[in-house]
Amino acid sequence: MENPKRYLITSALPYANGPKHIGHLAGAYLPADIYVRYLRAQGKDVVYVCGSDEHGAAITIQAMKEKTTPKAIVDKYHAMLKSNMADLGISFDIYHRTSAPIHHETAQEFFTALNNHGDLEIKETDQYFDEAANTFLADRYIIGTCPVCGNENAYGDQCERCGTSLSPEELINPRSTLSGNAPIKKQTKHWYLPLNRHEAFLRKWILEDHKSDWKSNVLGQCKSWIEAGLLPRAVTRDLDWGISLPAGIEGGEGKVLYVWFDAPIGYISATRQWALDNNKDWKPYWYDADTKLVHFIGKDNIVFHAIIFPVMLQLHGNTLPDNVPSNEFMNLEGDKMSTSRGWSIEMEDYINDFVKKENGGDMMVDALRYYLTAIAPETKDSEFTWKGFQETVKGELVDVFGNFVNRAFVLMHKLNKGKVPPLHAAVLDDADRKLFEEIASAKVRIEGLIETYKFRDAQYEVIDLARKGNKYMQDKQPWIVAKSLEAEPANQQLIDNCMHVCLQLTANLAVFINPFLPFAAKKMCYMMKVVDKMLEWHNGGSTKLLSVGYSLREPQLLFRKIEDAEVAEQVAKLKTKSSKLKEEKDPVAPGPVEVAATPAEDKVEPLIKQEIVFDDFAKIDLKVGTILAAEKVAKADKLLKLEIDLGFEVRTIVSGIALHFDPDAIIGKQVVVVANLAPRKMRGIESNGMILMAEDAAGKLHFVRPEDAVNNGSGVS
Ligand code: B3M
Ligand code: ZN
Repeated sequence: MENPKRYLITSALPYANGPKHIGHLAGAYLPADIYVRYLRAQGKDVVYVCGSDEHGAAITIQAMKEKTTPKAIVDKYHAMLKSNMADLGISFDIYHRTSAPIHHETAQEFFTALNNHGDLEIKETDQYFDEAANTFLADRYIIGTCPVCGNENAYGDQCERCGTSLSPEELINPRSTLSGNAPIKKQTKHWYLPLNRHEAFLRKWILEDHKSDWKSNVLGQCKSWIEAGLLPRAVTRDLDWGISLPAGIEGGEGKVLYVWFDAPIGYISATRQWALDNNKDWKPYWYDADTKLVHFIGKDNIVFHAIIFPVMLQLHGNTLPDNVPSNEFMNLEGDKMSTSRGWSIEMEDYINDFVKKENGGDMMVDALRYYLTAIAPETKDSEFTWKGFQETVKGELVDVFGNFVNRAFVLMHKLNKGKVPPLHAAVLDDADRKLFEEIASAKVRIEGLIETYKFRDAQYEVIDLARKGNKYMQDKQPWIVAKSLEAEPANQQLIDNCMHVCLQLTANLAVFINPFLPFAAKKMCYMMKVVDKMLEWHNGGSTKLLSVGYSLREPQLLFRKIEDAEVAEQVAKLKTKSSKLKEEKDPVAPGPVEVAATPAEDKVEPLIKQEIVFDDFAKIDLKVGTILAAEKVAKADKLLKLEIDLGFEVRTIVSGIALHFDPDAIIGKQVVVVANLAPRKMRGIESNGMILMAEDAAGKLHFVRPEDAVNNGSGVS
């Protein structure tokens, strides 16, 4: 759409039935957030809405599992999802929920409007009924064999293995998840959305009007749906959890709106609530043709957003989506990501392990955002590995982007007294001019890529620009030029130009990286002593962002390496979690029980080291000591500096255990020390010995020590 007047951006409403994993984050939230931050930086009128999807069998099944009420489930997980998203920098204008009264009203009004207008059909049909449980069975309560891939635990609405959306009738050997019995058929009345009436509209709108701007995976799914023949879809259900049909509808008692009817209307009710909270008018966002509506979703939501909801919107007189960007799936360490199988990284866990625990957790938010975008499954499935995460963060964020910014600041403090040096036109050379041009052309490319939802390539452009900065600096070598100053004072001008260019590039990098890594961008503003306003997109491409003579702060660490121990710990954790879940049998609703996780190949390590003789062992002098003091070693995330009382002397030992212990909590503990190990310098501190540790299956370390306290200095053999 050319020059929309306003933007309404949505991310799929996650079911509030459990934690969500980073595959979800990469699919529907992070790309939308990048897009929205970019639009905001451009000063556009943009509203970004989302919220919890709190209806449907996904919720009631979880309530049965946790032996509680649906209400307790949605309250618990809504709170979790809302705070997880905020912690990961997903900048919704509102994170709403579909249990809110305003949503119930909005959805009921919508239903009434379509019903009054003759847009729905009523049908009496035979539906699956569980006699033991005395209830009609919602699609999710029926499992059976998928007619497409043969998965024996496909749900009545969808096969989670092959992604096909199904109806219960299509399942082979259906059974009820409530009683385990085969269900019977019983007559019931329901309201249907006759998609078949809208084939011509869908063909034109999707396959013609959007044939060149929608992603091919989205177009492909739509095309096969349309080609297969559109059928009426039931939009009501026999359930006791959900939005009741509006009062006064004959035969509507005891029935609720189908969750996939009400949930997308959640985008509208969220917008209404946002407008109420902010004293705005919500209507233009949903009724005006100059609104650009974009739904970011995962690939299992395509038909709902590209076919069914648009038909509803069209009938209701609303704005239609301009695009429905959807990603493919992100796998994890060689297998499909799945919370129910424990083969996943929950947002909640990542936040606890990296963001809330570490010093400078914001940089770990950016690190995750970076990697997820770098491997985004934009055109095909992709794969998250912890090793890949470690390598990408080190190789691109730390060594390229972080390194460039850091060097520019360090050198500017050294060679230009901490101030932005002038640019001397007389000695400006081709390399300087070329880098300025690179900034301008990168900007144009990044814009084009973001606007066509190619976030992976867009982010790459930003890093590539930093890479060019590194190369430029390396070629110019201002630190070498500095050595000639005594003989040739005029060379200061060469240094000035180089540093001036590098600093202007740094400011531009902050503007460009901001939609992707907002925390790093903010920190860069702090370092440059500029307000966040500098991050406005129109500033990108300018080579005059920092004024000459302006004094800048000391550099700060933007990113950190991920240690081997952290990778090992996470991989071990994943394996423990998934094998534990494999053992637990689920008594109520069998989750997908497809054979779990053949994890990525393990390196086979011998169980026992090579044999030694007693004399070899006798050479090792083990002594008991007590930890007197413990502190973190600056700039070394893994290391603790310990003072250990060995009875006959107090030793300094540097130990790589900082990720496992809180320094204050280990003071006073007895440990066993290898007392005759040759001293070794670590981070400039001499370490005199080593502490014995045991490692558990999850990779966590534990001290080895005498069961009862003994005198310090006692021998161990
Ligand atoms: N809650 C489905 C899902 O989480 C669903 C999306 C609704 S978007 C309106 O896959
Ligand atoms: Zn299947």
